[in-house]
Amino acid sequence: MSVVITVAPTGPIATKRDNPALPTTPEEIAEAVADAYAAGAAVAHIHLRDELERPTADLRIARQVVDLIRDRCPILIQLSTGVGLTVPFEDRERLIELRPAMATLNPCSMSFAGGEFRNPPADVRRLAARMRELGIKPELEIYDTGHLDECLRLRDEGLLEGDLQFSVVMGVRGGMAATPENLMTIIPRLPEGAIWQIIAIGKNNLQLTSIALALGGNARAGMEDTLYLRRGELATSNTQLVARAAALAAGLDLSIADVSAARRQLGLVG
Ligand code: KMH
Ligand code: ZN
Repeated sequence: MSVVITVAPTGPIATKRDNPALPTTPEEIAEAVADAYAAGAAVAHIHLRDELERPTADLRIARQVVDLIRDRCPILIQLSTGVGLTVPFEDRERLIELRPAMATLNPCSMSFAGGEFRNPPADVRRLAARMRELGIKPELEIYDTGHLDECLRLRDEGLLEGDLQFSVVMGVRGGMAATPENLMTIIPRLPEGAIWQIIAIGKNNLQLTSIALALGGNARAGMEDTLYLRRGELATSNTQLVARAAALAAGLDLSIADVSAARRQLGLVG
């Protein structure tokens, strides 16, 4: 097994005012992804922004970003269906009609930073069913221990198939804090065969990513999760963060998955 590195070049909240290197236009996002691919990323987790840098589920922008990425490199595309706190679920779920290899599935509603992240049970089930129908691998985003139980419920209802893939998201205000103790309450409870990574938001990003790698998890890196390379020093690119994750893996004697290894390990069809 090798380490799958996912690049998350831009998220739903930060703007260029927070870090001028944050990619927000379709071209900038595609360039950031291509550079990250060259640095070792096999998966790209994608959020979209409109011309005012607001998160959007606009299918025209989504198609443009996906095409620009595909023109540049064969990285596996994982569309975020989280999109952004202000975007209605009905718009978010439509993104999977572009048939990415993977897409996120957020199982529960929650407070999220200063806002509300709405994932009502019926909507989550409709999205999970459509993903299953299209053969799109869900990345299950769990922000608290109960979210894991909800995912297991979805599996028991037949809505999730194969080995489950989890992102354990830590450090979001409203979800569990980014601490090793919280990580250790989740990891032993993951179902057999689970594939997982940590998304550690903010200042504990590097430490939690390192612990996850040492425990057999995959790695996620990029400016969705942290705008900083280290305390007080803004990252100058996503590639810098991906290269650091690749170096961490190399330091632990772990090999980095290329796209075909990642495809196999993540159980992607097609
Ligand atoms: N920024 C993540 C913690 C998703 O992509 O589906 C939340 C998120 C979910 O953006
Ligand atoms: Zn995201």
